[in-house]
Amino acid sequence: MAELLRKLWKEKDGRRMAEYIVIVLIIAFAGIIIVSGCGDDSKDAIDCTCSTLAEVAEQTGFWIGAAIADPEGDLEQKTIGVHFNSVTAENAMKWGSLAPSVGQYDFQEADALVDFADERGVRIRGHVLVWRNQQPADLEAEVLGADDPEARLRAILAEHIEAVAGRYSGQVDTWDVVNEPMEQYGIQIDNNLFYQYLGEEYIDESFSLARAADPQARLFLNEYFYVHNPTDERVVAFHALVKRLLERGVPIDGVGIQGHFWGILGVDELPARTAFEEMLRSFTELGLEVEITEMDVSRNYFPHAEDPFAEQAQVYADVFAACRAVPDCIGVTTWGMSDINTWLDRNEPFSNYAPHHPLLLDTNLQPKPAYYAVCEVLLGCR
Ligand code: 9MR
Repeated sequence: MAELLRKLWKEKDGRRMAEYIVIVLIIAFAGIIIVSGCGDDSKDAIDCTCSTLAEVAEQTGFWIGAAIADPEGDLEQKTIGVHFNSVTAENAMKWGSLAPSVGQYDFQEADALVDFADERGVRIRGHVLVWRNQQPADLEAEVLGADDPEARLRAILAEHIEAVAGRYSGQVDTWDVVNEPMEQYGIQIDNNLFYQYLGEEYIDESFSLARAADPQARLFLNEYFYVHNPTDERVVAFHALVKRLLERGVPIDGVGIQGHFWGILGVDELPARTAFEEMLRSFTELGLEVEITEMDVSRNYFPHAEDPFAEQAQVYADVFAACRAVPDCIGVTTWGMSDINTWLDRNEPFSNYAPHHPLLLDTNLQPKPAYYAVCEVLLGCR
């Protein structure tokens, strides 16, 4: 090129030389644009294609779970391990399911779930060791009829936690040790059988027993809120309880926030992303992990919406994004796998408003807009 320019200069062919200079400048300019354009591309080059949720969750180090209603049914076979990398027994591991009568255990269903999860290589969240509901039918009579009800309850509690957490030691990754310690609507500790005889310390005792029975399992306290905001009085009261447990040295690793959005009782509010995130942070700041443990979003929230499933997708996106923004928020479990089977369609009073279509897969097990919204959040695209 330099040689050519020298020749043209010598021949005093100024016009042709000017033409060459313009061409060279155009080529150089185009080169700069291409090179800098490539740079920008590589910066924005996030692949937003959603393969399957389980795969994306694995890639991003996150738990995406589903509750299984029927561990021996075959529906699960189609979704667990494909869409979900974590499972929770919706009912099979509850005290009353395992022992319809105090001390009389039948582990068949729970064992089936654990084997199934093992085969699929998915995590198991154990739900739940101690809860006011779904207890052995004769638990209360057994305690009240004892000479020393407090001692009897303490012994039954220990026997139960040792039997269950001990049996699945090394297989259940995380236990909801105590579920719903708060009263149903207010801000007090629930006045259940355990509280009546052992006081708030029934929680301490349950966690210590669980730790002893399965030293590797992560131990969670699970609760639901109607308003997901760190300043909501129910959240504040629960937060204070968790702090008290920590101050008493209770071996608690995390807090489960259920995340049911029913949309019919007029008591629950849809989450605001920032408030939800701040609420999660208020727990991780205590040194705990958090998970959303039972999420569902009824379509009844959006009765007049042109596209209720797009609105539903936005709620899912907000909760997942809030969780992703908090480093110690490690996963979200939906309370069911697909809209085929949801407790909202089965349990009063919610069943009066069925169908709720609250989950990520539709009644044909196909991904819904919410599924893709969640995937996009995990991929950092939404
Ligand atoms: O989904 C569960 C449903 O099948 C049971 O009938 C019900 C009994 O109370 O429990 C449901 O699961 C609950 C979970 O264990 C704790 N948080 C609230 C869930 C929905 O009620």
